[in-house]
Amino acid sequence: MKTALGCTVLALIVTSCGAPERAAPPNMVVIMADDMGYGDVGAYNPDSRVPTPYMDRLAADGMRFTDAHSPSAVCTPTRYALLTGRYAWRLRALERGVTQGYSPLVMDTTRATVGSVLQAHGYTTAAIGKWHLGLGSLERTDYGQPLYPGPRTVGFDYFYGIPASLDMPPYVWVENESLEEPPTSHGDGPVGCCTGPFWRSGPMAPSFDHTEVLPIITRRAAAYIRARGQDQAPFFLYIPLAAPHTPWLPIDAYVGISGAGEYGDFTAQVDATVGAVMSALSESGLADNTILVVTSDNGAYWRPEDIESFGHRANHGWRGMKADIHEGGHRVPFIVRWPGHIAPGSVTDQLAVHTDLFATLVDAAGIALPTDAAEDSFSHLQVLLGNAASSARTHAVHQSIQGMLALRQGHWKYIEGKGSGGFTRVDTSAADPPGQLYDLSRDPTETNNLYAADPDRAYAMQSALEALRKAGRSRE
Ligand SMILES: [Ca+2]
Repeated sequence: MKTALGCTVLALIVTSCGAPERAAPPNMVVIMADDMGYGDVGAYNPDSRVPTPYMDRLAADGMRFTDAHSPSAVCTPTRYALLTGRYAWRLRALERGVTQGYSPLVMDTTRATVGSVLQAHGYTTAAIGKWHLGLGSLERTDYGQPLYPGPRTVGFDYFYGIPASLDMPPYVWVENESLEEPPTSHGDGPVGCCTGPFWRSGPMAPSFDHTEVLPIITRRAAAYIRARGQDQAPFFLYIPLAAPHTPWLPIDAYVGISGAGEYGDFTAQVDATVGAVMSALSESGLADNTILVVTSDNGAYWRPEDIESFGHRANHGWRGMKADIHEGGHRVPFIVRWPGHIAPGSVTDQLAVHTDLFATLVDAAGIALPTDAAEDSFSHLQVLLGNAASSARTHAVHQSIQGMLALRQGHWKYIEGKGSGGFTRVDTSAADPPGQLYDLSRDPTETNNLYAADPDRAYAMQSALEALRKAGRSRE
């Protein structure tokens, strides 16, 4: 009797009596902040002057990576690498620099992305936020024409957001291939450069309001999640924020909330966006079956004088800042929550790169990684599940804005050049060694260059970097 009753009652969740059906594929939400530093988040830096209660809560509920890196120290190449599972420097167009608001799509539309693979296996996919990978195929994007190819060509069913950084014209909202309102006005950005409320003057939609961008992205992302609560298909939602990148424009409710000026206030507002996404998931009953990732696309734009002014280390103790080849450029917060699967409050020192999201997420969905895609992607699923202390990733390549590369192997880091390769000015001379070699286990702040003292290791790592560069490099 009991067996018969059990089979009847459980008919909805078993394929046949005694054979449990595979668990429903998890939903996936990836929030990628723009220029948020390792030391901004309280869970990473108890001395942070920015209140981040939601990200701290997320870390307490999930796993925090202490050695995770953006593939590049700036926006566009990191976005390319995250979506394709492939280092951006393999693509000639992304060997250095970033795209602009009028750049064409830099992605090969035939290449698999994490979105397209999930789509092919029944996922509904969306990107809501800052795209910054170019739009259209013309040398200069024509915003009077449908914006094709674009996000929906490379793995997303739906896109809503802004074309590039919030300090780059044109200032418009894009939904799929259409503009919400054309940029028929001209916006005059504040005088001065590079910090505070800075944005570049240029074409702007008449109703565009820079301050409203983060709230709008937040509301749209939360609404998307709530709508999915009524849907049976699993979903992948990519939320690349435009904050706390410049312009640092917190809404009134956050002005003065931090001890790190308008940057800190804006970062606190980013934390609230994370909180809004968490609320949308829990209120929709989706939190338990959703992998939620929060990270940043590169280190903070935070100079020594900013550290001095506020007593706040946005990049923690790591050397340098956004754009640099040193750790401050690319070592970023990386938190993953998956209730019932990831042990609460866990911490890992597994080396990780955003390219790894591709392999990790499809692995979590039970999908085999395509053999002709994501060549720089390693799955960390077993680390997340607590089944393994480490994954197959034992090395990583870092990229600065100027195209300088570095190789990480274990606790050794080799940089194939002098200086920062980025925004931090470093005085170098012809007498300096041609490269840099650091032992991060003893010298985490990269102050003692061992290149001259250990030339054999430097040479071996240069050779290994060269081999990695050649492997998987195409002519794109
Ligand atoms: Ca960025």
